[in-house]
Amino acid sequence: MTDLTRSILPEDEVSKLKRYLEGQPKLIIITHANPDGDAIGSALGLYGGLKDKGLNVEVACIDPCPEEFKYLNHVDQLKLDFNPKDYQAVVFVDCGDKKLTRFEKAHPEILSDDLVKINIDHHASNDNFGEINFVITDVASASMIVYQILKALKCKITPATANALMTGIYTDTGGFMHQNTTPLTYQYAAELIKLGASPQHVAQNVFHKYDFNTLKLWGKVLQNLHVTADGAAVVGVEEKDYESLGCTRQDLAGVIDFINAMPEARYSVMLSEDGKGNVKASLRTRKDDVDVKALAEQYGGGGHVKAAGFSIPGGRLEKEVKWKIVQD
Ligand SMILES: [Mn+2]
Repeated sequence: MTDLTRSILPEDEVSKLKRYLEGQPKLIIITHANPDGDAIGSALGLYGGLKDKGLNVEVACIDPCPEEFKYLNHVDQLKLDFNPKDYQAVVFVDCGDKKLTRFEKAHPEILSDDLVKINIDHHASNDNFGEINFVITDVASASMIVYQILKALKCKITPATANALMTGIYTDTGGFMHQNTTPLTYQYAAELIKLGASPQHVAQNVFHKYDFNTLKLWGKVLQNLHVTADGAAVVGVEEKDYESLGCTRQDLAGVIDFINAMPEARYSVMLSEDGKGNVKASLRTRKDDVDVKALAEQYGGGGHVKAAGFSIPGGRLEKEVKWKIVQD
């Protein structure tokens, strides 16, 4: 039986990091564009932990924090831009590729040798681009690695920091329901609860909060659900569907997982007009013998075996008996 309380971090990288931090470098933590719960949670969790230890640290993301994560502490500290000259090191969190932060377009120096790159990630695509790397691909979220790093550095983990890390674990595991949920995930979640994280608070903010018009939109979308001859559960969403309710396409997040709950469906598809003249498709499956990634790739998309997507440029939706994509 593996010891779940043991550190998962490579020891030499921990020593390197400790030695490096002794020089009191000024750090900027950055995460990927279009941040999800793990991006925000791992960035703010690390920020909180290092800040409380008295380190000189700031945090940035090129896109603003999504509404559902604004309950986290230090959200107001999240910068949308920064001057690399002000820092000695860049800490990348939850970035499967060094270009995912999109900051390198305006600030190519963040990828140069002038700055030390500290790379904290859990994606298999990560090529260890940092001078110091914590790339651990068998954990469910970057927040789990950040948690271990804070422990290794003997940082105080306050309830606010614990909540940020819990948010990362919670969202990247789909509320402890995805395949990546392991005994270690629960072990860390348990430790974070002991430190003051509130799973109830996280769950209520992240997943179970929908306003009136969003629920109306979902109702409208689910109303047009149909199942094709090959067992695909399909919905189509036109731009006017969400616009007429004062909603955006973002308010459709989660609809696909809802449809995918149907046991009789082989896989599920949500087609939606993006308001910029394109049709986006999200695909999910719960079946072991269905690979939606392969399906998405046929249309120039990609993703994971169980969750994938593609985009049809210049497309719109037309509703006859079934939904179909029309390209002009
Ligand atoms: Mn992640």
